[in-house]
Amino acid sequence: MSLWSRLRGLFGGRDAKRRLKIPILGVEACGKSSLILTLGQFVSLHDMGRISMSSGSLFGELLSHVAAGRPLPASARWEKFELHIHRVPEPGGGHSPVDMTLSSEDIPGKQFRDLMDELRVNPDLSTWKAGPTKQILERFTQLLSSCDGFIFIVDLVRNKRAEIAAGAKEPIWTAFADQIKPIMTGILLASKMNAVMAHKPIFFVFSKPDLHLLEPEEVREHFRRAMAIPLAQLRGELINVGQYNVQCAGWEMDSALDGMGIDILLSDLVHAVNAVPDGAP
Ligand SMILES: Nc1nc2c(ncn2[C@@H]2O[C@H](COP(=O)(O)OP(=O)(O)OP(=O)(O)O)[C@@H](O)[C@H]2O)c(=O)[nH]1
Ligand SMILES: [Mg+2]
Repeated sequence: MSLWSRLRGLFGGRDAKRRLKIPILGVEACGKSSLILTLGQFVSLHDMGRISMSSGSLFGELLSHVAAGRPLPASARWEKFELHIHRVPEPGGGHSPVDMTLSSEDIPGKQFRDLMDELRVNPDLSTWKAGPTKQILERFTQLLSSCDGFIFIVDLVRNKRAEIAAGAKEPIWTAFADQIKPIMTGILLASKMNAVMAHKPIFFVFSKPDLHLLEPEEVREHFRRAMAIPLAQLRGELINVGQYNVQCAGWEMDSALDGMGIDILLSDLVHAVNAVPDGAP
């Protein structure tokens, strides 16, 4: 430990957190793997960080699809990954130095939805019998326990791209209707796994803006109404809620990933979890 860090410790300075666990949750095909790949590509491309050695096979697999211009297939396995990040973009321009490792897992969304359905009818975890669903519950319990924040991905498009592009609002309500129960149940499970939820940020990421073509303000309004009840509940628990429009896939290898929202998400994420050292912007 450097003299400076020791002095900061002595005088109560805020040391930047080094290791952060941020589960990325959402139903099947909402865009989790795409966000993970895009985060890895963004930090690597802009010399902001790198993936860990052990994450190579996951990123290699995902990248092989994007490089070939193919959509990502549904994730069949749980795969841990880590991103080492040494600087992040700042909203007003420039960068802040950080020294953090973001750890998380790529999960199959089908298992998330199935477990959330099961939890609704069987909320008392202690009565769960051994079996495949209990195993999935245990994996989620590990993923969610002692984490530093959460990312929930909301897919406003589902299979209704054409209707939304033609201006219909109903498919957006249907998309919320489809995802709101898993989201609220997921938050409940997270609160059971974390003794303290206060001040842990939740990031709601709206994927596929290139497909739904809604303005950020429109998305914000739809979200505010559809999620009024859980949002008020979260704020009451002092949980910071952020909303982001992030294009996670649909990019090709010639893209610098600028203006797709990933920079803002990354910057807010490290600030929200206090990973930026004192004195940095
Ligand atoms: N155009 C576009 N397509 C996207 C975007 N995000 C994801 N997709 C596509 O949506 C589909 C599902 O994305 P995934 O990232 O595989 O979704 P997932 O949440 O990991 O799905 P599971 O692994 O089944 O849980 C894939 O075909 C992606 O290429 C986006 O922002 N824009
Ligand atoms: Mg996936």
